[in-house]
Amino acid sequence: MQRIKKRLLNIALLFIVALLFANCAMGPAYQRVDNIPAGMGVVYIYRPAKFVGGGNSPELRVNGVPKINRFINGGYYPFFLKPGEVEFSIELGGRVMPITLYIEAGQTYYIRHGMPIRLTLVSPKIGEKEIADCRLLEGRQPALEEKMNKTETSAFTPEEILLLKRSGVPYEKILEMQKKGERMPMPVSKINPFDWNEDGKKDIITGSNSGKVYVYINKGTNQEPEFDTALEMLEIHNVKVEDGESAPYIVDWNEDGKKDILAGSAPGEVSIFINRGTNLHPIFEKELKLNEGDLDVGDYASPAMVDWDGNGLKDLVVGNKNGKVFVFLNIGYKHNPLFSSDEIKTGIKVDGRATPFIVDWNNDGKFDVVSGSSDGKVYVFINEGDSKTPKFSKPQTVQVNGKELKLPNSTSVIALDWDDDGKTDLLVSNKEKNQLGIYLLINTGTKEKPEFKELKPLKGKFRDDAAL
Ligand SMILES: [Ca+2]
Ligand SMILES: [Ca+2]
Ligand SMILES: [Ca+2]
Ligand SMILES: [Ca+2]
Repeated sequence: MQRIKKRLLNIALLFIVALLFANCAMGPAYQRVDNIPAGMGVVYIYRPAKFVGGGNSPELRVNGVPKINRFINGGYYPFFLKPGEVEFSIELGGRVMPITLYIEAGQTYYIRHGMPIRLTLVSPKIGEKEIADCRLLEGRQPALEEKMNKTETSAFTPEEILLLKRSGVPYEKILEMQKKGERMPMPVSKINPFDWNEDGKKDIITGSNSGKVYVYINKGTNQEPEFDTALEMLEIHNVKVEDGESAPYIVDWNEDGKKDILAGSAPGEVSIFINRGTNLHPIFEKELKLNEGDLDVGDYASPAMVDWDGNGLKDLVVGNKNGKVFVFLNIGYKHNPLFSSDEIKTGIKVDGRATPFIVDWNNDGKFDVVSGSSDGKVYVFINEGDSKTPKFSKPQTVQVNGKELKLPNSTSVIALDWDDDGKTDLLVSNKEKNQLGIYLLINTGTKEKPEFKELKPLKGKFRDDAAL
């Protein structure tokens, strides 16, 4: 009797051990690929060994093509890919969970397959640490990537040609590149953040209390602007900040040459709407909260972007309700930014509701910060540091005709060269009775020392729930 019991126990143990191993990767231990094939990037996808939801082994696809049958615990797989957009997805119970990356040649990326069940791009620091315990998974068709990349034609798509042209590449050169079979180079990041419909005339983009984003197309000229009724980005592009108080900032967030919408929100988080269409016909992905909502400045986030520490990666600058401005460094990748959730205190502070905007105010080659404020003024902070460690002067306020600009309500500000004379002008918004007032201040001073003589109200019916 005792013996039978013991035997049964042994069988049970064996069974458990077998079950355990069935869900663990058994291939060679992780080894970093040292030689990334020329002109390609490498993406490591891994699932930590201690993955809690380990019972599931979803299929992994790259651009919709199944690449790994069963993604199991402690497994990893490296993919070599050509520059451009690539979608990775896992499928579980009919639900597809995708993530899109913009691959750059020579770059290494880490995607974690973790809890809750999804794919997450992680910083190189975290990725290198977590993948160290993983083992190589069996790919569905080894070397398929290589074959795919070899047979692929190098003809440019019409959109790529458009991007090349817009980047200033002459048409003859594009043809020559096509003939030589050259690949599409990364477009020079050059969007027109102030010209929504790309007709050469400046447009106005505002946020609102409700979280909606409005675009007012300029139907006049840059000299005599006149604005059409609001285009609602919610209806056209499904763009709306769910938590309200959208403070939009048009930027090429992932540096793919296409404009994206970065936006603040009432609870102090920052969202991104990534453009997968073109600049003229954008198609925005759904709202994505940066760091899954972990990136938080308190209330009323108002974001902008600049390479704060001069390392080649654009960082995030965010103002808040208390008038403070924080910086979150990009610890990810150029085309796939990831931000530290720990903020850097900049020392920049206005009366309240800081709306920072980045511009080189005094044309000395270093970026400066301008900001609106709850006291109705506009502040300028001159960068007196160096390219790696910005340091700011005591604030100056914008003057009009030698008098301090002070509007009745909270201001938002955009600094831009409105009339294309090479000098920085200002757009300032202020909530007024039943309407949003937007004012243009044309620089009558110099590039080094902007001066303003007139506060010119822009013609248009700007909705009263909005701000720049
Ligand atoms: Ca326009
Ligand atoms: Ca973009
Ligand atoms: Ca940086
Ligand atoms: Ca400067």
